[in-house]
Amino acid sequence: MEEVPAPASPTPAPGSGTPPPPPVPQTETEMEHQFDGLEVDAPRVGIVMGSKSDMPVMEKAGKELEERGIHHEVRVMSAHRDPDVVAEYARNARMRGLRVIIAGAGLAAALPGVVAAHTDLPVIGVPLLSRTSVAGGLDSLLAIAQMPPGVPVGCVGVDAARNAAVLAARILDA
Ligand code: AIR
Repeated sequence: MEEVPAPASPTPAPGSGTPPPPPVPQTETEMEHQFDGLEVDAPRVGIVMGSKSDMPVMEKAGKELEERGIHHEVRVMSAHRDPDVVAEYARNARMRGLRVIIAGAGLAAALPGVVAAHTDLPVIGVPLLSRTSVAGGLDSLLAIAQMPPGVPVGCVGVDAARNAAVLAARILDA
């Protein structure tokens, strides 16, 4: 039986028209460069919170960013109830174009710290007053501020979601 010759290489000869496809990015940084200037609508700030019950306070951060024309996204995810979701969100945040994460939680407020454990983006924690908080929210304030050396979380005041947004805006401008 006659042997069928292998198909010709898809790479065109120099000067023959279609340019070769761009190289596939090998690293996350290369991938980010490919998206430079393209994803103009990609959110730059991620606002996350431990429960839907945190929304009335945390939406003040969104409002402040909106007034400043800073594109953001809002997600509810609990460090204790949805640990895998939080880890995945934080790990992908930089690649998705986010530059700052604002994380609010009440009670044993692990969310900002867990996010900071999975990303090197700046994380601003918002301690929240919850229905069963003790000492006026001191529980979440300490849980957020008392991070171990090497894993920093910026911490604003109790329920100070708007300040978190102002700080995020300053970080983006820096
Ligand atoms: N929370 C949720 N998962 C872990 C923590 N620390 C917090 C929420 C909320 C509080 O627990 O951020 O402030 C009460 O949540 P819920 O859903 O019972 O209203």
